[in-house]
Amino acid sequence: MSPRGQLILIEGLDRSGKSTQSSILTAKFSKSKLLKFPDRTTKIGSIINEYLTDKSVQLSDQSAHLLFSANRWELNNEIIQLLNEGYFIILDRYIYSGIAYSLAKYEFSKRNANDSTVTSTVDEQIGDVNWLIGPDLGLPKPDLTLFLTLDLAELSNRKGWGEERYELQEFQTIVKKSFLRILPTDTDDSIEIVDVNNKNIEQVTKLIWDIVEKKGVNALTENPIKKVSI
Ligand code: Z5A
Ligand code: MG
Repeated sequence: MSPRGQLILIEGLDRSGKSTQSSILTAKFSKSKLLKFPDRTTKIGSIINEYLTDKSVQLSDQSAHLLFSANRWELNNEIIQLLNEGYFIILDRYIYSGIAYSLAKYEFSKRNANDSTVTSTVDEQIGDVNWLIGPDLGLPKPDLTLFLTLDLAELSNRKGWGEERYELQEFQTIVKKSFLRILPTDTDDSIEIVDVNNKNIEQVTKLIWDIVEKKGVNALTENPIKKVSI
């Protein structure tokens, strides 16, 4: 089998610069494709889009979680095919967002359980990391994951923040904690935390490229495509 392209994931907090950096990174490769999750252009993605942009749309937390995962499975075959054709695929959010946001909903609901304005009930599955990872098991695992992190104060100053369902300062604090809890940085050397505080776009681009080169994910590889596993 000929060498394949590599799968690079840019994860991070809201407005941390994921989309900006994903586009820049995609342009560095001559044969590449950028995939953004949720992919709002698919059938399932259009339901997710309604859910995120229209607060009157009600879905149970379990259903929303499974839809985000199903949206990734919609692109599974395309990802594998492109990698085998030698494309470098850059993912703008993926499985870790799936787990971290659901987990954060659970923590948020628990904290606000006595607040009658919060309708969500505390569902035990949504607080169970093993349940949350379940639907994503078997998806292609990124060769490199970069998690962009910044202080909440800097995040809320960024353009466009506060328009969608999850963009509340208190919720984002919990999201950050959830990401840091679930990212297995101690045991998985394909995951790197990138601190983007007080760094302009060019400085973050350089940080990211230095890691990509150091990890050798800028060249084709003979390694088989890995799968998401526990
Ligand atoms: N979600 C989920 O619950 N479950 C899942 O499985 C998945 C997602 C996959 C939509 O995500 C929601 O879906 C998200 C998680 C949930 N919840 N929320 N909220 P999204 O990816 O569509 O949206 P987002 O992440 O909230 O926002 P974003 O617009 O995509 O942010 P970003 O891509 O990280 O940032 P950006 O667009 O590159 O930059 C934001 C602004 O900052 C922009 O004006 C830039 O010019 C500026 N910027 C970028 N870098 C810098 C630096 N270095 N300095 C200063 N300014 C900068
Ligand atoms: Mg984005």
